[in-house]
Amino acid sequence: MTELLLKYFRTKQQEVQSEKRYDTQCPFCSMQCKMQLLEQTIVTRKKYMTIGKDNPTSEGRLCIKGMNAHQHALHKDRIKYPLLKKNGEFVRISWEEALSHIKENFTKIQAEDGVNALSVYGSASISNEEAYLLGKFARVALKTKYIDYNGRLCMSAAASAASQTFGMDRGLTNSLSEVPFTKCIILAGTNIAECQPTIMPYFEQAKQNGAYIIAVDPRETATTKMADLHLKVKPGMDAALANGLLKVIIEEDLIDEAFIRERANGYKEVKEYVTSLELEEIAEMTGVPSDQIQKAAAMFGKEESGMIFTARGVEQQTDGSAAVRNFLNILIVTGKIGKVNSGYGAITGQGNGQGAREHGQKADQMPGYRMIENEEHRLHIARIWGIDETELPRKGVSAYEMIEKINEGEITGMFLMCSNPIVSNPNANFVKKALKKLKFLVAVDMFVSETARLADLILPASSYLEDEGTMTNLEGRVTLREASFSSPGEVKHDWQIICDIAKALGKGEHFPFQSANEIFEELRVASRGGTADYYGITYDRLRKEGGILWPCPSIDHKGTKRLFESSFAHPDGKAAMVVVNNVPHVPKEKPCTEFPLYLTTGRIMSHYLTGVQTRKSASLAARNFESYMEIHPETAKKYHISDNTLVKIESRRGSIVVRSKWSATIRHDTIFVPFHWADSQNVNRLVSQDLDPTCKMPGFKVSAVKVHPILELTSH
Ligand SMILES: Nc1nc2c(c(=O)[nH]1)N[C@H]1C(S)=C(S)[C@@H](COP(=O)(O)OP(=O)(O)OC[C@H]3O[C@@H](n4cnc5c(=O)[nH]c(N)nc54)[C@H](O)[C@@H]3O)O[C@H]1N2
Ligand SMILES: Nc1nc2c(c(=O)[nH]1)N[C@H]1C(S)=C(S)[C@@H](COP(=O)(O)OP(=O)(O)OC[C@H]3O[C@@H](n4cnc5c(=O)[nH]c(N)nc54)[C@H](O)[C@@H]3O)O[C@H]1N2
Ligand code: SF4
Ligand SMILES: [Mo]
Repeated sequence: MTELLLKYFRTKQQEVQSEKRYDTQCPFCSMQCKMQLLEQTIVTRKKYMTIGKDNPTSEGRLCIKGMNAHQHALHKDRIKYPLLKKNGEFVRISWEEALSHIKENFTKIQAEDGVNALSVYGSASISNEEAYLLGKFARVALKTKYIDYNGRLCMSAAASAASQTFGMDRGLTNSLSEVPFTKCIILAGTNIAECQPTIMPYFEQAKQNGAYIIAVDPRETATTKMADLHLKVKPGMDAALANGLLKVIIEEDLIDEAFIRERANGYKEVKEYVTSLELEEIAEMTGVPSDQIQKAAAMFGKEESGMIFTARGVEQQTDGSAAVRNFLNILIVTGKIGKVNSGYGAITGQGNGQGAREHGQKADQMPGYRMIENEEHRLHIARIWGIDETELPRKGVSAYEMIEKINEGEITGMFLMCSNPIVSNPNANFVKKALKKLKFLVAVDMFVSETARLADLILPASSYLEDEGTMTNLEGRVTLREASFSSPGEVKHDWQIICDIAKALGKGEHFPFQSANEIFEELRVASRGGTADYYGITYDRLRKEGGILWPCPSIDHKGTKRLFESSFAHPDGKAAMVVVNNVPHVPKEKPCTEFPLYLTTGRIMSHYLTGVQTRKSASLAARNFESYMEIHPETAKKYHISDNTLVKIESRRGSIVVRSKWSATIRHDTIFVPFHWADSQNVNRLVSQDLDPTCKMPGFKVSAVKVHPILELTSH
């Protein structure tokens, strides 16, 4: 370094009058990278920077979203006071007014339309404490059966598949530290390189150690580039592809017979079905050449260890839960589960995608992964909540089905916390129309999101920098997010808002909490003895140990690194295999003369979900400031679409306008559009409302569409 440069840095350093550090965790994906916000005061100006902090999962790494997360949290557009809509405009009101407004409207709605006319829509971006409390709030304070959350659109297929096959659902059956030592990896419908970037070194190390990596995705991504073999599957055909793999594995005798005999039920039926199939037919259906299916099956079957990871590409389908089960069938027949360096991973999505699905925000669920229709479970939770079992509502319906009930007039009020459903739900035009029918919509958010714009009342929530609580990461590791940054204006934490409303409704005795830790103490006890047992976890332990993998049933329990080593979680200890038909029960939309292309949707590195947060972050927004459509150049030419031009995409449900982006590596019959933008770029205006009948996951990954340029090509 030159003398001049050194002098410059020294002077800069002297200008810094004070530096503060705030411990926190990234507000975005399921890696839950631990980080620190650095605040430097230079004269009167404050300067911020985010740096990574060591921990067992992300090991100190951060991606660009984490590094820039503070930009939205510190953004001037944060809502700082309760806002009430008066004559179409939002005006500032006090918390006292907001609470009495809620009391008046909630009481009126339940008196006029019945207790179940009120609904709660939650989120997997809130902490365990808040997810737990929101479930309790719906059942105890509102007494409604209608509660569900955005995780329905995210983890429901994988969760239901793992529960059915293994008897329990924890995203990763093994901790990430085993990934570098596995010999063969299938990455099915997961784009970890863009969606969980700090996980990549585990997989890169595996590759260095000689692992063979197989990726399944209709398009090339930063993830598929790492693979040795890329199966460019037709959208929606993963279940059939898994049948092809199973067929080869079984027919080439790459199975682990002893494991199947001792540890699983249902093998005979699966064998019978897959051996009756023709590989060439599967190749035709899936668009994956049979030699590639054979190669993938042989590699996975013959290696001594192997892991399969699925994410939303396989799961966000109207047969998503069955498709995942078919990948689990592969693990069982090869005996690659419940062992060192062998297992399954559903790559969880949101920051608390794992924990928020364990503690009672789901329509049929209660804390500790207990079920609301199970009499024993009802008694346990009713006792902890200090109510009579008969007072506990029964199960409600899934997220999108609640919107249908709003449209039908059965639900007339909604309490929405931390989600933006008119951008994230399928059939977005319908969703917007339905939400407008509500008599009273309360949105709790940090910003005026597209959905909050429709609300009657918006309550200001604190950000990840301000709100302490536990988050369970994709490994199933419970982590404590410290938070000491002070909230702006009159912002409150989500848990405080829930407690305040409960008090206003006369239910304060059930919600006496003064801190997140106090809520966690109740959650521990409520989860005790359940599948997701957190009883042995305390804030003190989390601070000392840096994170604990559940189940952790007692204070002296170390946590559970690897699941299913001696038995699965079904009463007989065995895994349940199932026959998955090549042709799903709910037919998927197929390209036809009018709508000749498959549309699939997903994510890009720089934006997060509906983009409300990342579009506020200058550094992230600069990378991608608008949506786009990835299309193969030959397909583009066929429809007279040049590169980088505005195109209209239409489906049976609606239309959007985005810019074209030629890509020679996507399938010819498929286009891809990310879902991080709203209004005329909201890709969910195109997506169908069909749901997986088992888990009610929408089919976000398959729609039939047509495309045409807004301006015709002039030269041909
Ligand atoms: N940058 C970024 N990271 C995120 C998020 C974000 O919004 N942005 N969101 C977080 C959340 S909540 C989630 S759920 C996860 C999601 O993480 P992922 O599931 O990895 O992300 P997606 O892009 O939705 O889908 C993954 C891949 O599936 C492919 N795909 C599409 N259709 C099919 C199909 O029919 N079969 C197969 N096999 N593949 C298909 C897509 O081309 C895509 O590359 O990411 C988390 N991390
Ligand atoms: N087409 C298509 N649609 C999809 C998907 C897809 O792949 N394709 N993926 C689906 C998936 S996997 C998911 S997870 C959903 C996500 O869908 P949403 O839940 O709608 O997504 P977010 O953008 O996270 O919305 C969160 C909202 O809460 C606010 N917020 C953030 N943090 C907090 C907080 O701590 N407290 C409160 N009160 N508010 C907060 C944000 O400002 C934002 O407005 O989208 C689904 N929709
Ligand atoms: S977005 Fe995910 S990988 Fe990136 S810093 Fe945040 S938690 Fe880590
Ligand atoms: Mo998600």
